Amino acid sequence: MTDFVCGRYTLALDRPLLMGILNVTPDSFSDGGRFNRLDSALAHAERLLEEGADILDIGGESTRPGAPYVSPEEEEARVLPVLERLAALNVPLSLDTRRTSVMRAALQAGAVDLINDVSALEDEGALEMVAGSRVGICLMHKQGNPDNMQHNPQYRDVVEEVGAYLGRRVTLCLEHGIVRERLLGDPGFGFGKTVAHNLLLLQHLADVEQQAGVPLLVGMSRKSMLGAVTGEEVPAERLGASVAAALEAARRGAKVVRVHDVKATRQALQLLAALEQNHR
Ligand code: 7PM
Repeated sequence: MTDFVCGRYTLALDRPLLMGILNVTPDSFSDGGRFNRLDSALAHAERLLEEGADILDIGGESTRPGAPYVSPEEEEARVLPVLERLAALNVPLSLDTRRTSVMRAALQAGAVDLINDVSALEDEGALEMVAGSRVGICLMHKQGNPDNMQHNPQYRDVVEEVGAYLGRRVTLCLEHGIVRERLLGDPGFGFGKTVAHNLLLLQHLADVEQQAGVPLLVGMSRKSMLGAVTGEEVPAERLGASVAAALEAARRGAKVVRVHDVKATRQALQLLAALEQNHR
């Protein structure tokens, strides 16, 4: 079974890993605010770990359509103290960022194991920045940018186009001296895709993985595609659909699932593992 090289860690991918999403809430008031932010991030991290998270994903810039602009300085100020504080927890730390400057700061602090980039290292200098390290990398597909990506997404063949894009980004990483064992691919659910596109990607996840040539990470937790399917408008109320989506992705070969609700997802994956190990 393949190992995933991820900064300070080497992770076995013999069962699906759980990446817990850590909120780094914008709390920009006073010094008190900064302490609050750190303390609540630490408390949330501890909860995610108790519930069974294998990796923590920390992001300081919302990639939601229409989200307010966050400067690189502000993004760095949000995530770096959290990464530094969490480094003692002995769990792989993922940084959700698109910016070379934020990657550089986190790498220099030695406080990151995985770069989770929704623009697949397309920022100027990003490839070179991560190439000289040992961090894992998640290359995600998106069409367009957060402000316009849900406007009118179109594909000739979404499965083929997403798979081919990931394959090209993997090749580029290899050409920059990044070994394949450091790479994950991600179809980017909700990033410039209609509900039908998202469903096709889930239905044909094995094809995407094969074209990407690396293990897949998937994130559907609480996303609007699940709102569309269930009619549930409140993201935090989409637990059942989120767990089902993670389970379906794992059944179709996803090696990492990125979720808010670690405990419920862990239980679902434990049932899947029991079924896979049981024989008549
Ligand atoms: C608002 C809307 C806030 C959407 C946050 C989001 C992914 C990711 C995100 C994903 C990887 C969310 C998204 N989604 N990274 N970062 N894959 N690798 O729902 O699907 O968490 S942000």
